[in-house]
Amino acid sequence: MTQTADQITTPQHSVEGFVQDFLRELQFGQGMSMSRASTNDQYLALARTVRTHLMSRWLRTLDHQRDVQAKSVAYLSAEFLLGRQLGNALLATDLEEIVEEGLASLGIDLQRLRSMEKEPGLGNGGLGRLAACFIDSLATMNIPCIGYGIRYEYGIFRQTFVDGWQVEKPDAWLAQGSPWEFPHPEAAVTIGFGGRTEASTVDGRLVTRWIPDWQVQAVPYNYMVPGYHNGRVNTLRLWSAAATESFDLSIFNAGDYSAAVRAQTAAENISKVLYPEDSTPQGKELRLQQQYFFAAASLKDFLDNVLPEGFDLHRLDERIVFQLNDTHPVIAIPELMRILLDEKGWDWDEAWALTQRCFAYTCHTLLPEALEVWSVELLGRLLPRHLEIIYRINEDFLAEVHTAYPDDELRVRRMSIIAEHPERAVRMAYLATVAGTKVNGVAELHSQLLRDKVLQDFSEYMPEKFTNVTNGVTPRRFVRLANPRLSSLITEAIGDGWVTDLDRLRELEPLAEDAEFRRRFREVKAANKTRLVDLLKVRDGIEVSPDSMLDVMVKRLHEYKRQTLKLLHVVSLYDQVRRGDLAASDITPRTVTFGAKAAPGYKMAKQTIGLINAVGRTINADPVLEGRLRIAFPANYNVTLAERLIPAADLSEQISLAGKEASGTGNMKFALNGALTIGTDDGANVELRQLVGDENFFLFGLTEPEVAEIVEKGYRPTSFYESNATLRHALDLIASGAFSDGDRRTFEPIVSNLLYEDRFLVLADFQAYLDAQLVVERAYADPDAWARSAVLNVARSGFFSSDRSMRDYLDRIWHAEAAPVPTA
Ligand code: B1N
Repeated sequence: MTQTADQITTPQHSVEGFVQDFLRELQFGQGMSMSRASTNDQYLALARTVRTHLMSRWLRTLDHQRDVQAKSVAYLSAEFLLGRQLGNALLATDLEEIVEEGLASLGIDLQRLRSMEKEPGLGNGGLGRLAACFIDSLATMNIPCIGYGIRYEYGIFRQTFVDGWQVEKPDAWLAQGSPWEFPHPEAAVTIGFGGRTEASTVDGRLVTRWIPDWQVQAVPYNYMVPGYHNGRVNTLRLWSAAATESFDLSIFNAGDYSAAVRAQTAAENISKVLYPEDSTPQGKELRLQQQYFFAAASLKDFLDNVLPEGFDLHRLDERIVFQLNDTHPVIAIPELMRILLDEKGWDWDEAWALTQRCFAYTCHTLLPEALEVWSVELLGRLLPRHLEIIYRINEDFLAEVHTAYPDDELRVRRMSIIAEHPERAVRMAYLATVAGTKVNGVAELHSQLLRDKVLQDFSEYMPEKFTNVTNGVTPRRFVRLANPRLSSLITEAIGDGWVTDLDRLRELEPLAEDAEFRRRFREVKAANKTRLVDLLKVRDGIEVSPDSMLDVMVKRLHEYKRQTLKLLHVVSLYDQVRRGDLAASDITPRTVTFGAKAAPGYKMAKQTIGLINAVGRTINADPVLEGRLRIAFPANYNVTLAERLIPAADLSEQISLAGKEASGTGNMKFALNGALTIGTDDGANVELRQLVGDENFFLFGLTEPEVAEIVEKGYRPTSFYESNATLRHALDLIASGAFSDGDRRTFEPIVSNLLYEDRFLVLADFQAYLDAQLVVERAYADPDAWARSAVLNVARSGFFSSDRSMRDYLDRIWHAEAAPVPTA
């Protein structure tokens, strides 16, 4: 058969075809014969074989988009925490069985090859993982989407423990080959920094020009984002920084070769490493460079390369919406203004009207210290034209506010995009709120608090902009891939439609009353636990009993999340046994499992890691507690470990101080995998509890209004210490040096912080938490009733699919539609 040049080849979807293609990749792609190939060679050849199946779909998606020109979503995010790619690619293309069988015929174990893949850790935690879930859902729902971000050469650090203390190691995720990315140096765009602006009059009009004094190249690397079984593959475009040729050459010509090479290094620094701060921006110059670098490259790419030639920019909002994932890409707003004003010659009002239609902003936090501000000094030095534009936006906006509230000068000042204290600085959240079509929070409670507190003046002035979209997680990765046993059980019961329509899990509800189904559900949980126990032994040398309750708290380490509260529970149990107040045999056997990275500069968080490991060392060695209480703290919690841990968990710990966790997404993953939650009324826990029912959720702790009241009246943690002996004993035990070889100084900062500051009311919630844990123990004592609750958690958590989140964004913010890709 002859092929037309434009016809897209579809690789063979059969075991024999796969084996042929795999061996060809091994020989001609990897340059290896079977007998000499290492496991990594085999993995790379497999990845290249599997990706051809995605590539044919990708090309078809691109052709289709060129033909139909449907409205797209551009998801701008400084982080995409993707997780491993191979398993997801196999799932999307329905190749799992073929590949497993084909490899087995060659004597190769698929699981072994899968374990070779280094996950791209291009994110810190929830925010980055959310971006990855969202692009997965959009592809699966056939929505044209392009993700834009940064290809960090080093992702989130690899965490190791030395004597129980966190030591960070660089994450060289690209070192062993990167088969999932497609670099396009020929499509690089140039990004300017620094310099000055110049105003002049052309044909009687005032025009401003920005003359940057240095530039870097932004090189796009494309990643494929496959939809599940639907023939669509969207694009994730991550930018990598490189020196511009002209920059090099000018110095090179001046005869200074080593200076030229140094300049190259300076340029490449921009995408060198992910800032490992979750929720605490540091205001570093390189970080602003990163933000502008990817925001500007993405806008330029969309306008120049994605839009068809000759497209009328006045209609830009019919073709695209730029969703700003927190404030990190917000500099894209003045950048679009600059392009329209300075490069396209539009007048201000026209440019502003269009800009306001093209952006929408998601806020992910409530912590005041997490709201990004950039000093005017820095912003003006790095992006002088953008600062001018921001000033003008602010001037116009404040004039408007003044007209609306003529007698309220204080309010006008509060709403200024430019803060005056402690230094002049641009409040990026305010800029995004003023410029965007919509502002959304990430769970009902969070959106409410945004309206009532953080952005109150703005929500009063423009209430129609404010909306909520509760977060979600992709059921493909976090149920179907991570929990194959549960997936089979569900599919057997209700068919496989749930994978793309998670509300259908409701059909499991009657099965909660079915003893045989509960038995099989418990079997699945037990098998998942065994699998985890095996992994922890090999990965971390940790011995865990598969018969104990697996009590899991995995998330970034942050004081507001209150890992210390969980630890005080453990210390208190230990202390009660030591004192003879509690018989070890009365403790429900449990393995308290932590996973948490601390930002490298966050002292209190690193101390807490040290303390968890120290308590673990003591308790785990105590024969009295053997088989009763253990701490497991595997290092380097990441997406790959989450996929193993979550399906095995019995109890999910979601214990942040009410009003502090914007949403949480781990909470959703655990519930969907049949763990019960012990949690506060915070973030998406609120909605989770409403869905699963009070009787299937262990609620404790202060509510947000109660917290506000206590703080308002003046919180005194010592009063709890003084009035609660259990708490006092636990804190005193830590202070005594019992976990630090008698050295009272080691953990003194933690103890005095709790006693004299306790910003997150750990002591105030301590007793309620212990009481709730007793309720947990009583419930766990009846495994069949526990399983019933767990099944109901699964059945009622379908709402937390990120497909539903995407539906909400589409209806409330984006107004884009599905564009199914015709299959070959
Ligand atoms: O975003 C997640 C939420 O589920 C979490 O509750 C929330 O804490 C998280 C600066 C952040 N908020 N802010 C960040 C991350 C990195 C950074 O440099 C801030 N992450 C969250 C998804 O909505």
